[in-house]
Amino acid sequence: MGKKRVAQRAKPAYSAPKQMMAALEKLRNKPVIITFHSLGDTDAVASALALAAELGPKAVIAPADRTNSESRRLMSWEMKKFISFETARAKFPDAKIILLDANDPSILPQFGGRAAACRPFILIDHHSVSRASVRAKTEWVEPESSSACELVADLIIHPSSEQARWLILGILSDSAHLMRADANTFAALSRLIPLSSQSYEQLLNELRHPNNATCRAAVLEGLRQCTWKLQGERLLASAIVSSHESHVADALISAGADVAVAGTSDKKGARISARVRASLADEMDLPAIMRETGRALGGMGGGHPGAAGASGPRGERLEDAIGLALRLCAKVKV
Ligand SMILES: [Mn+2]
Repeated sequence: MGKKRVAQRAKPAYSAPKQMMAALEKLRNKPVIITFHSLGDTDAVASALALAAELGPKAVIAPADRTNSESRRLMSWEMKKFISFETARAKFPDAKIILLDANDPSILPQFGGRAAACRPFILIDHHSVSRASVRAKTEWVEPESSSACELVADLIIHPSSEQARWLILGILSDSAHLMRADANTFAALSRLIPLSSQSYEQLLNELRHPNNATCRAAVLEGLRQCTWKLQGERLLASAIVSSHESHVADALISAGADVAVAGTSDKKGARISARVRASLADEMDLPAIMRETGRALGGMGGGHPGAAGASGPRGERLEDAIGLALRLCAKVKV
């Protein structure tokens, strides 16, 4: 012990490519549409806000559709300036499009289909690309990175206190409060934290805000309704609930399930949320499993490797669709 000294500072695993810096520099004060994936999360919204502030007042943020509840709670005031993607395209037909935090076409309805009317000019993402991905002229894709915010932080030389706040929130949210983080993540935070007007503890507490009582009641109900089976070493859990199925699926994973599928149905149809434990997420194609589950509901599905969902009008098929999802998850050998 003690013989080996760390002689030099470890180099960062990656840093912003020069061509991306140059491409963004050219877009400064030009009309730009910044967009991100369906059901935009804190990372997507925060990275868009920080980048828009960097590019100037002609940069508009146009989400794919709704944003999620955490991002609305943390940044609802900033979201008042968001406009729909269709409106942005109609108002600024010549604006270059920047896509953040996604490249999977199943969660990018604004670039939907082969006959898509537009393509992004720039892509900045931390999800790996596949043959089906939505691609851009200039790309920076870093699958090892915790978040889109971590990458955008690297593209902003002098972040304001507001930009620092957004980027810290995005990094903390997408890294599951630093459970999925590396040296680059901590380097980005150590640079941003002194610039924010709030302390790290204050920002972390904003993220840890408990859900409302109705949501927590639905989670408790979900735990009561839960059924599970042990398959080898793998615990698969499911529940049918009256609402808040995504929170129920999260709670089932926190309670120890390796795979959790929670669903709800009403007059309009059925919705299913599926989660897998982080260490299983790479081995299982959960978005593909949810696409097939969505078809069983007469609708569609997709999402992220660890968190995905399906929905469709055939609410009466909810139980069968949950059974199908569990069978497809159980089939995957680990
Ligand atoms: Mn992200």
